[in-house]
Amino acid sequence: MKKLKEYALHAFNTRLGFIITLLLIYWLKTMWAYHADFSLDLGNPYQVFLSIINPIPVGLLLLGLGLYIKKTRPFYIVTWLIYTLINLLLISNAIYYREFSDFITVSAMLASTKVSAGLGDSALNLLRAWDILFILDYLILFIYLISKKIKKSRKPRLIKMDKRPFNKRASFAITALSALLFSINLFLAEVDRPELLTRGFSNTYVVRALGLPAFTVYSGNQTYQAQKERNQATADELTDVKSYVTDHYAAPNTNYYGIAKGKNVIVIHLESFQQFLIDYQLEVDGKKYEVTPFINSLYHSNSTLAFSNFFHQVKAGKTSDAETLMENSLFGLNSGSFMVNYGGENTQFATPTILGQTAGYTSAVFHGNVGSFWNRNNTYKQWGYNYFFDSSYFSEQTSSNSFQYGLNDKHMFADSIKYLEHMQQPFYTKFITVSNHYPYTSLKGEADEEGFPLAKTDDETINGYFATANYLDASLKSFFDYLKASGLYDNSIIVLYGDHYGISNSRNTSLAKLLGKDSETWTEYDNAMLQRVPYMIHIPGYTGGGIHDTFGGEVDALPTLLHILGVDTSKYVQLGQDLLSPENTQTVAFRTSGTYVTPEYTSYGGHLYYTQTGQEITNPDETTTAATKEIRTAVAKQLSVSDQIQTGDLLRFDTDNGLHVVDTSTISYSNSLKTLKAIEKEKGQNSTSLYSLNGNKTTSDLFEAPSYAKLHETTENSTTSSSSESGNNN
Ligand code: GP9
Ligand code: MN
Repeated sequence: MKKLKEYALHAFNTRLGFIITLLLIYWLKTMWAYHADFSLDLGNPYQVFLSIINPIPVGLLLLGLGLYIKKTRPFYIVTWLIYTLINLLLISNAIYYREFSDFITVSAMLASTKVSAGLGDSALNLLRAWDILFILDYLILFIYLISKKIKKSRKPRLIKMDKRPFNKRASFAITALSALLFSINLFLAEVDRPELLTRGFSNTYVVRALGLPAFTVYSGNQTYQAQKERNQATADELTDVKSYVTDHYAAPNTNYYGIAKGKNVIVIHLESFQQFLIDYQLEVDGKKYEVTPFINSLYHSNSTLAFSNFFHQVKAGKTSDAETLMENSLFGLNSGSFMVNYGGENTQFATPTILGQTAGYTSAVFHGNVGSFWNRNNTYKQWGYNYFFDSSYFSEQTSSNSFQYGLNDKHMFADSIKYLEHMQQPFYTKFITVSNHYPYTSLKGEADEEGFPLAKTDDETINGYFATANYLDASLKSFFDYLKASGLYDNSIIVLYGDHYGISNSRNTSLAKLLGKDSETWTEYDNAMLQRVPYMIHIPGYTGGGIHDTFGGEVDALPTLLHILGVDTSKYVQLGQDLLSPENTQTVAFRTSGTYVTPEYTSYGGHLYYTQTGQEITNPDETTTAATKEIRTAVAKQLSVSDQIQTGDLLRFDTDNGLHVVDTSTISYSNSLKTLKAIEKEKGQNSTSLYSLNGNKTTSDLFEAPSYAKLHETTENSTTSSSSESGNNN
């Protein structure tokens, strides 16, 4: 035992031993922080493994840099400084995380005044007793040095400095080894999450896979790239953009302008929901099941303005692109996610800002995933959202009520009410559902209870899609029932949209049969048509609704909505066109260059088709060539103007649109219920929240969410008969 101690001490007293000891302590501290402070959302043993190994490669790389120093003292000082630096990064992130549920990005470091404003009361309040563990090594060293000074070398010195310099080759070998380990780490991370660094997803994903120092470098690079483009952009560019916007502007249709003025707006983000689900009947073992009866009823209601040729326009940013498009009338990026790369910095005049400043709306997002996913927690501030209720506001997630993307929809809606009812009206709210998300197994804990059948194809993903869509439909119905019971329904409008495809093109041949098509003759045209997603504006009490077949995309949603709410958009830099305007040009740009849909032509996957028939055009005549050239130019222009605005942060120059730039330092997403209640109290008699109007009583108990199986148990006969009819026409 004594021998072992001596041996260990001897090893520690070499330069390499010193570095490895520091690495080990750093690893232990990181494991502690991962466990005690960060919620890394570790979904499987593979991710756990990645999180265990990830402090090592970069830790060794950084600490190993000291080995290049020959002189003794400088070696120890520099190595200790590097060690202190990575420790500081770890500790500050641990503390920051307690307030923001996110890691410190480089842009947050640069905007440290904003951050400290967001830290609220005092960073001191965020300290925990166990933080002592983070500095235990410093304390021990300090005590050792002091006692050594006092005892003055009566005993042999335990810690000695190694005077022998490391040779260059050996130092390089350590660097090379750590680089190799990092490459392996990166490779393993990519296996777990393809395109991890290019798409961004969430800071949690990067830290979980690569560790904090690597995340900081990654975030620094992001900030650098964004800053570079931003710095080069000038106000003159906005002048060009504005002339495009003016030429492209589609004036509102007077029949619809202002029909929902002053109403609450409730936006429902239907995750991965494709248009083909509407009115679809799934046949399993000879029995037909209507997948989304409730959404179908909305689609056919004369209180709904519905659109049958509305396409998603997202790329790698998926949900985040859809949100960017829907609430800014600007596109996401050609690669990566706009919200991740620019969202936390760029000036935007998004829906919450416009409605807040022009019509006094209060705004909030409800979403059962962690707030940092897609950088929402930062982006929503730039967009002017007053509140963001993320998973930290909802019931604890268990394996039966949630899955990797968060709390299942019924629970999310149920849990939202206690916040929603305290919001001052009129409000603009967005509910982001998740259960209908790939791999369509979110109901694992509740599948039996829910009881909607699985499809029977050779593709598991497709098989689950209908059951989760049905669950989403039922959740929505429960939420509508609540809105009706609480009275909110009558002074609200409900906007529904599908964010993007749920079944990717590579799976469409397996889907073909369920759609009554032949997988052998499946074409790119069929793929293009499957990019349709729902867009509906449901206006209770209004009877002029109907299904419009105008071709449009997510970029067109915002001007359409604002005109219905009676908001003039002519001064805003929005690239879409009101879908109800007779001036709409019906040209839908997909984010991949050269692909588009118009009522006449569809260009997709390198092929050209007639949209009405799906017939391929292999030898276009002169008229077709000229017409498609014009469409291609228009589409490319719309995308390039969007990129120019987004990457150049051009809206910061837009000073004459009647709006003012959001002061994000006044927005905090913590303690929101307290804030809402304080506002209610301050307004007293004038409070317009549902809670106040309901005599200070909660409405939470009005929400009921029976399962599919339960519903069918009591209404067995009526349901069977309605599901055998085609569609649902009310
Ligand atoms: C996660 C959810 C999913 O919070 O919005 O995003 P997606 O994977 O669809 O882009
Ligand atoms: Mn999505």
